Amino acid sequence: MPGRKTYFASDFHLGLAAGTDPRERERRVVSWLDSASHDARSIYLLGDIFDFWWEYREVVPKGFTRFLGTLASFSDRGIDVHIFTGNHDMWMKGYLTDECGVTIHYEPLITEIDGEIFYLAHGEGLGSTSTGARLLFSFFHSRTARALYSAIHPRYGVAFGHAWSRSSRLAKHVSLPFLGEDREDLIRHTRTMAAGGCNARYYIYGHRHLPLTFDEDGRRMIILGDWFSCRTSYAVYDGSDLNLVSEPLVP
Ligand SMILES: [Mn+2]
Repeated sequence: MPGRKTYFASDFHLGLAAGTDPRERERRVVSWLDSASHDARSIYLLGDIFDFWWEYREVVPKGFTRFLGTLASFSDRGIDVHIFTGNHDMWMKGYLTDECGVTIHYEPLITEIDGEIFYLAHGEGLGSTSTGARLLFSFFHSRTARALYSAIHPRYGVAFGHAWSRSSRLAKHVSLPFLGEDREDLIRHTRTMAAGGCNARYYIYGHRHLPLTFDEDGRRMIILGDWFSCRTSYAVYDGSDLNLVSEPLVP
């Protein structure tokens, strides 16, 4: 019997062989999901769940069996699971829906949960003033890029993906401390959405790897932390309050 709460997390970066041990990280994620399942109605995973994911027509990356089994058991028990693609795992097709019953979102989503409007997104490229970054993200999303990459044998394509992911994880943007409210892309994006008429009260993002709650004009914006520098980092909505719960890995 599903509970009443809605949980949000992102940036598990499962499989990333840097920072914490990837198996230990997967166990932490699964144990968090198990405890959330006692009172969860829905779980929203806002991108970069896998450090690298690519679906070929007949092949998917190996690993993640405990995590995928947990998601499958959730949908069997009537708990809704939503996964947003992130910039590390944007190339999802139907596998996770067919095997685990999850709903995949490729774009930001505005949705109502318990009478409140939520704006949910991974966050890459949003609010960015860098044309280069936006061009790069749109190239990665393009059919051409996908077709070219799919033509590479998985043995090389997946190995290259893992190598790329390890190097890009250290990209400057996600490891910077808080830049100030006028220089944070996701705060800028939230303000732009609100000024454009978006009526969401809650905005939740991943991507930035910086757990943060930012309140302004009756709106609450939350950036979820990642799970290789945090022990746990998630937000929970109980039908009246939305709060971020984030514990550093080393207190
Ligand atoms: Mn990430």
